[in-house]
Amino acid sequence: MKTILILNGPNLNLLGKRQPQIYGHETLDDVARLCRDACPEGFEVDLRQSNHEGELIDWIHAARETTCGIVINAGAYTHTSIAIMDALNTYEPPVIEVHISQVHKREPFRHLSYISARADGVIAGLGLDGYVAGVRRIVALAQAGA
Ligand code: CA2
Repeated sequence: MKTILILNGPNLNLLGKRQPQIYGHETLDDVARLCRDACPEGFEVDLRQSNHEGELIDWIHAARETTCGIVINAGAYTHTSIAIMDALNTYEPPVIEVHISQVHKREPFRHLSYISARADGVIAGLGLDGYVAGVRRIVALAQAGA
């Protein structure tokens, strides 16, 4: 079984519970279900969320041996965390960066992403469909032997 890690950063535990005008009404459980449904036979998803930068980094390190790709919405750490970028640079399989909102239409401080400096693909503004697109891309790359 090939595992795709779906990593979510700070405050995304509140998805569907706060600011629905920006982030919608669906929750992280809905993200997990949509991503599971997008997996063909032989693939599974492991969805995690943390409000702590170090915990996200530990999960990226552990994923080196156990996963075939990472879909990451690092939340606000996207715009600040060289440490998460460095951790992703130690991870060889594909990394797809996802943002639920269209960050480039928002405040200028959301336009810079340290994750983009490592990501193999970047998706913003597609809502939860962005996670599904990320999973599909990693499946396609894994099936192609990437
Ligand atoms: O659009 C995205 O997915 C973001 O990564 C979400 C981050 C934000 O800092 C990025 O600029 C863009 C914020 C996550 C805040 O999470 C909440 C989710 C739902 C309700 C309240 C907060």
